[in-house]
Amino acid sequence: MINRRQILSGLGTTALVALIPGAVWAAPVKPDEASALLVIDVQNCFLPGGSLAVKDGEQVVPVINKLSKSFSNVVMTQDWHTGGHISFASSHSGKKPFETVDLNYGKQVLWPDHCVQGTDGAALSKDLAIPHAGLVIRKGFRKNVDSYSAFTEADGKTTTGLAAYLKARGIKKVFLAGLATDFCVAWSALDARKAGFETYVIEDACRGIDTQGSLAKAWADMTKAGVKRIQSGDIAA
Ligand code: VGL
Ligand code: ZN
Repeated sequence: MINRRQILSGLGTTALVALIPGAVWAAPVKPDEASALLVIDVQNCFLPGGSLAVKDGEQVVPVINKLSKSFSNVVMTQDWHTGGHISFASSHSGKKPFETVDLNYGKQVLWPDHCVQGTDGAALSKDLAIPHAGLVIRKGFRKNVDSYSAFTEADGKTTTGLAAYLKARGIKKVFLAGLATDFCVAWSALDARKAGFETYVIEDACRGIDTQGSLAKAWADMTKAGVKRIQSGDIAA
């Protein structure tokens, strides 16, 4: 069996795309000094046994550990809520998890209590092996505002400082992995585009929650915004 990369090197991209009309070609990408891997919310609450466990969430860990070796710049994020956070269903009488409420900053999906500051559930997975990660950024730590995005809180204006940090360090391309595809990964990817970064989401290094069509919508929004959807095998080691 010859794989597609061997075909590619034999024919060249132009010839190959000419042979397959309509093909969307993802050429292998080589992370460089202007690239950063963003590891989103790989925390116990989102893993098996956690209060907001993402289906098959643990499967991203070995993929991310391996990928991280190709990046000299790695940032990890932690969802980091107060007790009684506004995004918790338990903070709204008569509401159940996965229902929504209208808040002053827009529609909010309500979640089981999760990632409370300083708890074991909020800790990063002990199976992550990325000692060279340079920054861990926490988000969603204000009681009355959620922050799926690693860049901007749900009020749409309060910055976490991440875009400025990345720019100050010469980063132009960001690669996202982690949990959950349709919430914190997608919102971070959309904000990365808004901040002007070339943005890749590594699909097999993410898993989604998928409530009320959220996963399909997230991919549609990301594609429209110019986010590139790739697989971990598309990244050169
Ligand atoms: C997340 C729901 C609530 C996420 C965080 O990390 O995707 N999802 N808080
Ligand atoms: Zn949260």
